[in-house]
Amino acid sequence: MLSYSCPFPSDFVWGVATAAPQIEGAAFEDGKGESVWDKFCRIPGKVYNGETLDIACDHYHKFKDDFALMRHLGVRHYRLSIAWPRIYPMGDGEINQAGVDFYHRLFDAMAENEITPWVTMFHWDLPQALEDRGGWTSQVTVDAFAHYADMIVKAFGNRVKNWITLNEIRCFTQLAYGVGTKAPGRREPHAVVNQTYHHALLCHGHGVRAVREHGGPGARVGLTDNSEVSVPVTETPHDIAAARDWFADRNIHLLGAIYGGGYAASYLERCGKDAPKFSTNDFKLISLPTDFLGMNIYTGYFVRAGADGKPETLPLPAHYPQADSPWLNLMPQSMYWAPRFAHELYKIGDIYITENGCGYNDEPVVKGEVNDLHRRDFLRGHLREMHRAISDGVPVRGYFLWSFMDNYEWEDGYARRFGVVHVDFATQKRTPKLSAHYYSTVLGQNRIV
Ligand code: GBH
Repeated sequence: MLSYSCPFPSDFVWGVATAAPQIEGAAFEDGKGESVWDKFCRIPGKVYNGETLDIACDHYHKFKDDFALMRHLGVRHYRLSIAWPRIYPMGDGEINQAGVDFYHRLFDAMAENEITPWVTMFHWDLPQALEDRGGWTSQVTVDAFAHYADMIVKAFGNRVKNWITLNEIRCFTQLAYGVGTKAPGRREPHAVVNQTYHHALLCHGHGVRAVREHGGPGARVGLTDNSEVSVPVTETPHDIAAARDWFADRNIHLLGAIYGGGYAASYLERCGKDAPKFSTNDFKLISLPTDFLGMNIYTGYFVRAGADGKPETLPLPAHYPQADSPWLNLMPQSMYWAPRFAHELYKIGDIYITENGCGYNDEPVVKGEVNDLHRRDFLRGHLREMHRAISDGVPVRGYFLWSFMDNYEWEDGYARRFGVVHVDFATQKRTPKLSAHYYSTVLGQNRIV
């Protein structure tokens, strides 16, 4: 008799992920301060359809129902973020007790539902008051983050044992201060952007420090990075070596700096006069040992060894398959090569896929169902590649699907849906899609089905 099962390690962590600004709503309730996104979304032309984060999924009021649904689907691990402007409306200074109380209620409700929290300290919602003082271009934000990290680890450390310092540094620095597509939407020269990167690295270090100082027994901490991912065109030694070099180079200023104990000479040389200002002391903080690396993996680049053996990035042909998010080229092998290269290059012991998922303009609910077979297929293909990585000895310890429910997809507003649970934004009704039932079966059986 033929059998096919593909089981995962018995302690493998299966979860779902969200972020506060994308789901909570209650953007101006109970003393929450304005975030850069609350302001940015009101500038005409910045966000699809001018959509705001004001209500989002109204998770602020519906979190009990949402946790009940998670539990119903068998989800035992949940990655969420804390909204900095809910805790410190002005970024630093006075604490907003109502915001602190909200997260106590949230963690209580999670405990009641036997759901383990994985908490991101910062998922892009910088308090606007800090932006007004320079935002990520300024040391002011680093000092404020250090206090904020201390505060939340002290307040919630008895309940929260898994901490993620920052989500996707590239997005709130390069895209927010260089390209200008994310809040606050600035277009600054390279030198300024490089400095925002450096400030973000310092904040990561402070996050690690805060967990070490106040996290209590069993606390663990890591960064979530959206590494640029290379996929070798053929799995032959030449192409693999070229793709590994490519990965090291494209991530040299983030993972390379954190795990390498400083900026590589080649990086500083390339920056030239635009290099960030730093002291070597900074890296005592930045390179504090972490417990794991979180990787958000969505897509990648095909790379091969050129005639000289050097990496060569291949442009994608016009008909290469993609999700409705135009940047999301479907490349399941990124789930194999990203953790593998990170492990090989930086000797990382524990890797968690802290996000993976796909954005589509899904069809509405019909007779209680959303048959998102495209998403089911995406998941299955990506999980197969992750399983292959584990089988080859890559230490991937867990997987968090992005996202639990449809939510505010930043500049793409509410049209672009990433959830396995459908949200009707007019009624706030939740409907698990076919992919939610599929994923529920996967995690229930701890194998690909
Ligand atoms: C993640 O970012 C975020 O953590 C999460 O909040 C978000 O909802 C989710 O993924 C889905 O997007 O237009 O060419 O400049 C994903 C990584 C990197 C995807 C930047 C969009 C813009 C590419 N993002 N990218 S481009």
